[in-house]
Amino acid sequence: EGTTPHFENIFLGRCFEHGCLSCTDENKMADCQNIYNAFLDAVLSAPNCELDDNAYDTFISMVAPNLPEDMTAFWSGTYDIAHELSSITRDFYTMEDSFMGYLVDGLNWCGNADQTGLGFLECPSWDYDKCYGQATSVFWNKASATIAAQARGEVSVVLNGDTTEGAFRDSSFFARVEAPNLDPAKVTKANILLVHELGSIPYETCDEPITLINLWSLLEEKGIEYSCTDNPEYVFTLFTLHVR
Ligand code: NFD
Repeated sequence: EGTTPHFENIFLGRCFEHGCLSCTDENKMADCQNIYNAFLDAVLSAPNCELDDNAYDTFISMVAPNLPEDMTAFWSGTYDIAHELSSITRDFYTMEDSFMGYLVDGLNWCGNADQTGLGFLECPSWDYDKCYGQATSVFWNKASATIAAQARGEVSVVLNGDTTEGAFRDSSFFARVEAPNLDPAKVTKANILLVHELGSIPYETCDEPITLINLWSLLEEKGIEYSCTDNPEYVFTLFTLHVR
């Protein structure tokens, strides 16, 4: 898979739209081209697979989220349900609801062979062993650290209780980057929503945790309280709506 066709147009269109439907800063509108240039500079700052961990720092400083207290949510293995919950209940915001994540969510990108522009044919795999400094994974690593570090108050965590990889999979962005970057001075509690498909055989539950134990000990070490709820009532309602 190469860079998403029309990447620049999609990025700019999302910037104009999200940037000013919800912006408090009027300058964001005029800034879209500058924001795109900062993003492209990061992608082209080094050959594919050699991007520095900090490559996107200038871009991220221009779009970094500052979500309201108690409103930051994380998800892992639950992309669809987490975003439906966030848009229907408006109880929290995910990375992809934030301007920083919205701009590039679902897109793919990398530089071309001589780093003169985006490469539309094929991007290197994001397997860390084969290509550590891959343009998309370097971005999501830094974006994940950034959104985690700004969270304050109670956070929501939407995890998948059915996958045999475990709700708290070691290699996930949530386990590797977000949970470790929660700031105990700002985050008081993590409310874990463990989602199960209707009629599924759960892999783990709040009462019979497997990988969740590792998340709980990390939170305990940090002195962050937590709760764990299997298929909360309102998630169940959402599934019912789906089935209808
Ligand atoms: P997942 P997660 N490089 O469901 N986030 O915990 C790249 F570039 O297993 C959001 O890992 O949950 N992408 C997004 C990868 C991406 C890689 C990353 C990789 N090495 C992180 N491995 C996003 N919006 O796309 C897997 N992926 C893709 C943040 C995979 O195709 C969110 O704030 C899947 O679509 C959220 O709390 C996606 O990463 C947490 O990290 C997530 O895989 C979700 O990452």
